[in-house]
Amino acid sequence: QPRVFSGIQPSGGLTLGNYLGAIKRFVQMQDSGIETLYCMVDLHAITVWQDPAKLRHATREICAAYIACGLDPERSILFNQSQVAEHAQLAWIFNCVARMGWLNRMTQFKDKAGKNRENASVGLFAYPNLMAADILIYHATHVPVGEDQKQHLELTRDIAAKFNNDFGVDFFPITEPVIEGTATRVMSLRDGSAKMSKSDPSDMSRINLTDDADTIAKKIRKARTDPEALPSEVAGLAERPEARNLVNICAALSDRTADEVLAEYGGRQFSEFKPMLADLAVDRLSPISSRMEELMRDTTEIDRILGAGADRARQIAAPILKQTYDIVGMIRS
Ligand code: AQP
Repeated sequence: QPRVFSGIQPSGGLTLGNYLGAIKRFVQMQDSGIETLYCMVDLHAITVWQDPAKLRHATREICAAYIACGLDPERSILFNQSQVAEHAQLAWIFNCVARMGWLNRMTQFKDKAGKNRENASVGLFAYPNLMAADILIYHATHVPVGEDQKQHLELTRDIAAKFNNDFGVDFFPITEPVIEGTATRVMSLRDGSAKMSKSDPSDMSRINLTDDADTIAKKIRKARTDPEALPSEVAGLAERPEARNLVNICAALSDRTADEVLAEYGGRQFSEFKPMLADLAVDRLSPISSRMEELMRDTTEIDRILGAGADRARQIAAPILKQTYDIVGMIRS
């Protein structure tokens, strides 16, 4: 029976990348009737120091964004990770299953730790093991994510396989990543070779879900591009990462393929394309940001939703953790 799990880190405000690469898919999967669990992964966020008040705010804001984008707390289980202790408990076991060599190969750790690796937190290094636990504590079969998480999902599969093999069981499923659509890797508006990210120091590099119409229009107007007109086919975007990014964003926001967008705009200049894209982005994002603002006025209700979601999540996680402990040889008395 399929079960979907995914999460987002409350490490800042949400971006258009998080929306197109993740949340939009979350909603589609919920609406297709599959059992879905969506988390605010606060334990992941603290792998890099977070101001406590901002962490609380960002956690609630992701919950508000989930609901504003169409997730329904009755149909999907929405909760913050730290309220379900089983994630961290299973992660410890996975710390003992995963190999140092596997984690050493993780490119996200290398990117985030930068040159000063000695100073990175141990949590940042072990992050993929906690992510594997997030998924496998529910025996989730499918995980919708952006392209950047592909390597971590491969590690999740390796951990599941090694656990099953080490203990001679067929217990953890080999999870399928779901990386689909035209916007699995939305790029920075300032640099076509960098991912759009909530922690990029430049606010002009990203569109935030909470940006107002003028800010969105300004960011798209100032987005880096080249001087050429748009090509009429996707092949013509091969060496033009910035142009490709804007076309892909347009395609994802209007539920079309990049070829369909180029069939309409091929031969036109960015001076025509950008205002159209800005209008489209405002049209799609402003209902989300105004609903988020409304929801954020009642944080008690958000906290209630998170608590109720955590109770439901625990019902699934607790028996799986108990069985894991039995398999490993831990006494539960
Ligand atoms: N630029 C992106 N394009 C497509 N998908 C993206 N995702 C993130 N950025 C893009 C997807 O959003 C989900 C949540 O990501 P996350 O918050 O857990 O962490 P991240 O991937 O590290 O995202 P950020 O925005 O770059 O956060 P920071 O700056 O804190 O590291 C994932 O499914 C991710 O693929």
